[in-house]
Amino acid sequence: MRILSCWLWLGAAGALPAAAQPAPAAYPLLTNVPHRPAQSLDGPWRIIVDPMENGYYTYRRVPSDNGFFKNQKPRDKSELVEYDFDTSEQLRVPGDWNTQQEKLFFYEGTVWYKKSFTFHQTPGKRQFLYFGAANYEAKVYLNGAKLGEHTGGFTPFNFEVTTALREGDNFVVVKVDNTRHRTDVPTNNSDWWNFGGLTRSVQLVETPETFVRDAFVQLKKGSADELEGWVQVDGPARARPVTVALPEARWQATATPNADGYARFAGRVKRLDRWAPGHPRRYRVQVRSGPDVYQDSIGFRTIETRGHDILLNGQSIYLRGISIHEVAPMTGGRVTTPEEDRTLLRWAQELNCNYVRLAHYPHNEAMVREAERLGLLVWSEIPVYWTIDWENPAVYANARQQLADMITRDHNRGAVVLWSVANETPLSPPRLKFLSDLAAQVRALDPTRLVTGALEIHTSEAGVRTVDDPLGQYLDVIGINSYCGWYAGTPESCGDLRWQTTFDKPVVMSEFGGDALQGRHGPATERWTEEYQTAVFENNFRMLDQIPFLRGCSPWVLMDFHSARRPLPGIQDYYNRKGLLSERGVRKQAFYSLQAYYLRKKQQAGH
Ligand code: GCB
Repeated sequence: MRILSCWLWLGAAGALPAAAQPAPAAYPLLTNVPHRPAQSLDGPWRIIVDPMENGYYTYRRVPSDNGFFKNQKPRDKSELVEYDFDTSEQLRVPGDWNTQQEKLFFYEGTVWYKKSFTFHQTPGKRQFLYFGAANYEAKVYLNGAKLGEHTGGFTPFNFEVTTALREGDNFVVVKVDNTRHRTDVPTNNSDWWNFGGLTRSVQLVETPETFVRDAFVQLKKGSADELEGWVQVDGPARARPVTVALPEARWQATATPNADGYARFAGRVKRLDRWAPGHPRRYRVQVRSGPDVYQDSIGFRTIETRGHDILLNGQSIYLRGISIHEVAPMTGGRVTTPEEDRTLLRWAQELNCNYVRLAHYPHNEAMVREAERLGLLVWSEIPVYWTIDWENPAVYANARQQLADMITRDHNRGAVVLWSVANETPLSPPRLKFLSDLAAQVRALDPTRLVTGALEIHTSEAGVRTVDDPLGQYLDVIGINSYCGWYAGTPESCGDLRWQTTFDKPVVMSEFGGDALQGRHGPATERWTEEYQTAVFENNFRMLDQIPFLRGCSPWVLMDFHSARRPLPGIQDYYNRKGLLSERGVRKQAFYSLQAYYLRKKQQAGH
């Protein structure tokens, strides 16, 4: 059976064809998915690589603006005969296509995915087709009918499929397209690989008819013992009372949702043991609506700023961090297993880190959960990177959606303390409007955490660097990326730089570093050697130690990672080499240099 034509054919024969009805929007995001019953659709999927997109457009009929006719059902069975899923190749899901097949390494365009599965309906249950992420644009079809579309490569989305599923055999088809555009978020230009595909797990999540779709259970800002939050119930009985409980703390609150199923709650908990790095205490949390129980494991802590200080549970903390890309050691592709997340985070812990910057996009959910379990603070970011199309309302809507989905997915993770709205964005009034609106959006969605962004230095005179980006007034913590000794000056010159700020706010050096090919040795003055990279680090430490308002750093970067902007033969070979470890996990000298520096910092701080 030729399934690709089949989705169109089934449309023609039974359910309405895709073109005849508008694609329904994705359903509001289900949260806490790892703790819900689900049927996994991971594993091998059939795929068709479709660079001309002829599975989607046809050129035979009345041409539209671009000469193609979109979403048109085939006229007869002879159309699309070349598209045969039954004999096609397979790719693993979750996973990027680039590192699974050599011929797809540089591929950017459309790949069709198809999975057949058996499903048995349980009366009284609802089903949601949940995608952890698909880079970058996904069009989703179930049994020949279009469910909807999603844009953005790093955030989850789901569709309710309770009535679209059939008893017995079903199939899902997804058109995934990672073509880059100037108006995307990120844009067509970034310093990481454009890994395409169904990069995170796909699941059929089951819920009761009425269920707790989302809950926000956090310590009230500034309070050591008052829990405050809300519950969102979905379904016909959504107005029945809900309870929120921490059985281990013998605490419970009750609330009655409004007609939309939304309820707020608050209450003081006696003797709450707060989460912190080195003490990653998590509590079992249960939210009940009738027979449905939403269960999660949550660490509770407070996070605030006072002047130049970052206060964790009321105490000033220095963030000993490292920036991380979500790439798997050894394969160099997207992370696909919790073990890979763990490997990256354990390396961070070996460096004596208490914090990780998960750059430059929302990492997979297991990564954030693992950080909470291990006791690492998290900076989480959306891919508003470099030169975004600031004046385009659709671009803003896209960025805002990615931000909302990142926060919705992880708003109960005690580990997350910083939401970042952007990385290295050139100054302009439209950019300031765009990013300050995003910062306001963060505060509206989550008043408990801090807002940050990775900024740059724009004023540098006579060896003095001034933190004065006007975006700073909208942030709680100011991140600065600064590459002294690599993109500017020699390593030795860094120790002489002086820093000042126009803000009474904490500053974190969100990036610094330099490239080294692991195993390449030479004098400390020779670029690309491990010695040079170590000199960059050591001299930056001298600089950092003299910045009075600095409250942490997250050098660039834990591990070498693929980047199409880095072709230098024999050295980069399409890798950014600023890793402290090679892409195969071999440590460079600078790893030990940072480890020793953080050990000193840890001993000074006493925690
Ligand atoms: C930066 C970017 C990061 C790059 C890095 C570099 O400032 O934020 O994405 O990979 O510099 O290596 O140039």
